[in-house]
Amino acid sequence: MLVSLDGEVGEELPLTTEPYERGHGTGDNPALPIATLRLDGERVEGSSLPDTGPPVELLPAQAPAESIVLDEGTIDGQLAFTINGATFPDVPPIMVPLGETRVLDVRNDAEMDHPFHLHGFFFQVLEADGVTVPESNRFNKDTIIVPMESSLKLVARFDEPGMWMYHCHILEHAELGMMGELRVEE
Ligand SMILES: [Cu+2]
Repeated sequence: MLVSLDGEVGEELPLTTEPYERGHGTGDNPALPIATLRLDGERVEGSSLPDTGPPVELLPAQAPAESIVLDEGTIDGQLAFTINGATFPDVPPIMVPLGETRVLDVRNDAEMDHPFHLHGFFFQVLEADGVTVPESNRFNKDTIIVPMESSLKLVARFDEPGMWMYHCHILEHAELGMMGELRVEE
């Protein structure tokens, strides 16, 4: 079950943001209203989630590695969120031959959490802060929070040609530079 709305017909349920400390005092923000849900009519039984997901094809843990360092700072007096010390579009593209697998060593040196998002491919988390993730906990993901001052080792197979983006999924951070290209070519 994803959401259960328990209440009487006519009852109003507020939907609010949930402040979360992702660095620099962001968790101090008050909860903000988003919408009010008004219960109207009879209860509808939706479908429930299965107990288990589809099987995950484990990607190899050994592959050439690419280093992606997330950080924050100032460039030309402006706040910047950087990848390997640069901001988009000056982040050198990661080049991957079509069909190859790469480990992405993502390190977050910033004092903020950054949700790493990859277009076009799923990745699996191999390690978190040097601790191996058990195979039973490996899932296909396209976004994962890289907590402040921590690192994740990800693996992905790049089997679609093209120019793909990876970026922080806090869009203000992507706008301020934390975005790069991954080129998959034959
Ligand atoms: Cu970010």
